[in-house]
Parts: sequence; C-alpha cells; structure tokens
Amino acid sequence: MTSPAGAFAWLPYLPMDIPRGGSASEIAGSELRAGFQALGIAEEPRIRPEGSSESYELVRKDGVITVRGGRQGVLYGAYRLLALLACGRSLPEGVQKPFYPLRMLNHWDNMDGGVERGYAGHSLFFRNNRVFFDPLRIHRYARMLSSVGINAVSLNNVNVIPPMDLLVTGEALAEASKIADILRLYGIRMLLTVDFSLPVRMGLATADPLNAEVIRFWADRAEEVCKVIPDLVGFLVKADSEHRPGPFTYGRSHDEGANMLARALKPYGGMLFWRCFVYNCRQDWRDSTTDRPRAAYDHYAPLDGRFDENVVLQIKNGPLDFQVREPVSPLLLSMPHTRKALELQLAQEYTGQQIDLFYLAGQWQDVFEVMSPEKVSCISAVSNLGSSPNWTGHDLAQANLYAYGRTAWTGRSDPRAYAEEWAEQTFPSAAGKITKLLLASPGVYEKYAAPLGLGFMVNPSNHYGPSPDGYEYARWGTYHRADRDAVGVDRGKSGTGFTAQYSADLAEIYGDPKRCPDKLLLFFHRLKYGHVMADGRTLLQRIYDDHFEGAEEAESLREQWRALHGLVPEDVYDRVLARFDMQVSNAKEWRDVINSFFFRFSGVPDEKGRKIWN
Ligand code: GCV
Repeated sequence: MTSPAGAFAWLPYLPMDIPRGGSASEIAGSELRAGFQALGIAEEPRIRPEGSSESYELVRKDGVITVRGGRQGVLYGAYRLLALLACGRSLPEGVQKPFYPLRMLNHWDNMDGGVERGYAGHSLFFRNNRVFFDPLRIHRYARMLSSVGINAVSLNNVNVIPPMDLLVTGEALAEASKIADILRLYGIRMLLTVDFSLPVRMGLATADPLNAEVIRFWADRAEEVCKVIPDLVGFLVKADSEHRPGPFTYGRSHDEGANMLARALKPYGGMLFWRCFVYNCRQDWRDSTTDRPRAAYDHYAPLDGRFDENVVLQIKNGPLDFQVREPVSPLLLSMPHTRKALELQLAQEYTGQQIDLFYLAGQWQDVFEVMSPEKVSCISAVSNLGSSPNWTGHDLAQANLYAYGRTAWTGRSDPRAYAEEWAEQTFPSAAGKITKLLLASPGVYEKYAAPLGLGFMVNPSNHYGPSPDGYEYARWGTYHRADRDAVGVDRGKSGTGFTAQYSADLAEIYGDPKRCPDKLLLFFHRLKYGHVMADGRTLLQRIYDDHFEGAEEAESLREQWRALHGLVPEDVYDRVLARFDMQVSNAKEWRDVINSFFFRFSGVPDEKGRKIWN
C-alpha cells in the first residue's frame, strides 16, 4: 500500500499530475475525469458553468452526472461530488451555497521560512527572507484548500517582523503575486498582513493614522498592491497587541486606525481585517483586578458602530487565547453594528502541537451552540500546514483542516460527519476506527492537560507540556492563582466582573458554580479543593481522577492505533505511532506534574491511593 499523504491529502485517488492552468471549469473537468476513472465510475461527468457565483448543484439523470454552477461553483461542485462518491454518499438535493462568503486561512509564516506556532515543517511561501515556493506544491495546496471550499488566504504572520513588512512593496510584492496567480485558478484570493508602523520604516516621521502624509502613504500602498494583485481581499492587521505597533502609540483609537486603512483599500473593493486580540501583556501578577479575558470586550464593545463598512473585526473564539477549553468570547456575541469574523486556530498551539492528537471540530460545535453563526459575517482559522510531506506533521491532523473547510462552508460544525468523510476518503480500510480515535481525542487531551477549564499550566514560550507555575508570576495575565486551599479566578460579580460581558442569562449560568458547566468551572470560579461537585467528588479528587484517566486513555488511543497495522499505509502507520509514543509520555508528564503540584499545596492524597510524587 502506498501512502496518500504528500500526494493529495483526502483525495488520494486523484493523480499527482494536477492541472496547471485553465479556468475553474476546465480544472473541474479534468479533476472529475481523473477522479471518476480512479473510482471506477462509468458514468459521464458534465460541467455546466452558469454565472459567477460559488454555488453549485449536482444532478444525476440517465446515467449522466452534471455539475451545474457558477464559474467557481463548478469546481466546488466537482470536488464535493468526488468526495461524496468516494464515501458512497447520496448527492444533495438543490443548490448548494456557502454559508460564509469569506472562508479564510491565516498563515503565521515568517519570511525566514519559519512558522510561528508551526508544527509541520517550514513555510510553504518563504525562505531566507524572500518569497520562495515550489509552484507544484502551491498547486496542490490550492487544490486541497479549494476541495473544502476555502477561498481566501493570508500568507504572512500577523506579527510582521522585518523584512516581511516590505511584502507590500516592490519586488517582494511582485513575487507574492505569483502565488496569488496560482491560487486564483482554484478560486482562492489573497490577503496580506501589514505592519501599522510601515510609514515610519519607509521614511515618514510618524504612523499616526490621522496624519495627512500617513493617509496618503497607505493610499499609495493600497494602490500599488491592488494593481499587482487586483483581486486582493484586503489587509489583515494585529495592532497594539503583544508589542505590535498600533494607533495607541499616537493617542488614537482602534476605529481611527482601522478606518484609515480601510479607506485606503476602499477604491479597490478591499477589506480591512482588524484583530481584537488586545490586552495588557505587561500585567503585574500581583494585580488581581486586571483580568485578561475582559480585555477584548472592554477595548472594542464601546466602539460599536464606529467602524467603516469594509472593516471586519477578527475575534478569537475564546476571550483568553485558544486554550483547550474557554467560553465563547463575549465580543463575538456583541457589537451588532460592526462586521465581525470568527478566528479559530488549526495550528495546535495549546492542543498538543500536532504531536498529541486533538480533533478540533468539537470545540467549534461548542462555539456555535452559544453563538449563532449569523453573528459573524466571515470565518478564519490559523493554518496548521507546512512543508511536511503530509502537510500537517501528524497525519491525522489533516482532519482539522478538512473539518474547518466544511464548517466554513456549512456554517455549523458536525464533528462526526466531517471526521467520517475525511477518514473514508483518506484511509478507507480503517475509516470507522480512525473516526473513533478522532472523536475521542479532545476529551483525552483535556483530561490530562486542562480539565475543568484550567488553562495556561503549559511551559512558557513553547506551550507544550506541563509547567503549572510557568506563567504564574509572568506578565501575560494568565494566572490560576492556586494556593494551599483553592484554585481558579472568580470572574463573577464578586470577582473580576467578566461574566457581566455576557447576556443576563449566560452571566447567571456562568456565575453560579452550581449551574456553570463542569468543563468551565475553573475558568469562571475560584473554588476550594474540598468543593463538592455534582457527581459527589471533591474538586481536588476530580482533578486527580482526570489526570490519571487522561494518561491511561492516551495509552488506549495508542493501542487502538496499533490495531490498525496493515490497514493504513505503512509509512503513515509508523509516523502516527511515533507521535502516539510521544503523546503517551507527554500525558504521563502532565499527570505527574499537575497531580504533584496540587498534592504539595493541599497535602490531600488521592482517595484511590494511586501514585502521586512528592
Ligand atoms: C501570532 C498567542 C500566540 C502568539 C500569536 C498570538 C496572536 O499569543 O502565542 O504566537 O502571535 O497569540 O494570536 O496574535
């Protein structure tokens, strides 16, 4: 058996020799012909492009399957048809259209070829401080994204470090436009991340957004960029966040900064994506009144209605920072007069770094349970891709990209359905068991790394493995404040008041330890170790139990994988097994370090007498 990975992730039966030109409907035609042949389907595929939309319809009549749709829609229809046929599913009735018009992937790639929070090799776009790419790989990348409906990508990191700030100028821009030329064939448009202080870097005295020269500077920049990449979606900006420059430097507000850039892009139909990950990253740990999860809402909610219509506020799913478990960011639920985008993270920064298995679709389902998908007008996700031959480092992490594409297309997360579809297309002989592994994975990781909403016990900087005090006396505002009696932060009325950022109903639920879901208990509350949970266990016993169980369940995941020997390609089997080995030892480390941490503080032993190191 040969590995599908490296050729084409979830459509491994398609040829390596992919189309390198033509219109979307020509590409759709050749993909369909090759796919039908590989699947041994005798029916005749037909493509009928009409109009310019992204929608499509799949019609089967008299032995002929027709993909009808807009210019780009026919390509989506072709890929969807192949997926459905490969999974043996029936064709959907009626016109299929995407829920979100913009379905974005944000890379955090640096120009030196590194990837911030990247766990799958190098950048696909940059090397040695230049734009550098393999065109065939970019075709495959674009095809993979298009096959799940992703239609916009930003290539460069939101932390814009020189010389990446010059990507919107001269030669670097011309080179980047060659990537845009390939992406366009597959219906994917580009965004570029810009540095707010670029005017200063390019010789101006200031980057003040109200300064006339600065306004002219950005108008010129937008004109040049949009001349070279005429279908550019727009710019993405991280401002006044984690030491990045922004309007605060000049005594200006975020709406003034964002609107100035949006107005520069407006003549070209461009949009400005402005990230809301803004908080005090110089907090003193002794200060217990500042509460980082409050920050985004406190900064932005008062500005509702002050942003131009081509500004989109891009907001992380949770109020803290892509932790294993967080409530939905209250900012996503507010600002009715502002366009918003939901930002997810496929890069598994806090969720196992593509070493430990963590299928993310359940997290997104939780988001949509609280936030109706219409609350935001676009969706984006931080990429988990890199130069690794299998794209994602951990072969099974591809399922996260697949599930994200489907979520962005449908506007809802259906973890089981997306896992099944991906596994059936990618590893048909082991699909059921792989689906089971994927679905079990987040619960296992959560037990050993972050039960009950307890976040940021990770090693500082690299964010892998346990270090319960690693951030406790640091300036990042990520404290759990464990002592000999209790752990957690009271974020309710009697505490930091964070719960007041939600509707009264939600604030009531989250603010009451009896009604707050267990999974978020320590996110919202400071509780004594002896606090009795709904199931009769004490809080501390539950912490111990979860860590012991999580480590055991990690071993069970590895055993389940071992049972797949011979059912998946040998190289995939070996690679994934090696990752499970690392996961098992990581889980043990979490179990021992965290249990010892709480035992040493509390002096309370495990009821079941299991080993806790002292
Ligand atoms: C790109 C977290 C990550 C950073 C990231 C930041 C952000 O703090 O650790 O690597 O920076 O989020 O989303 O801007």
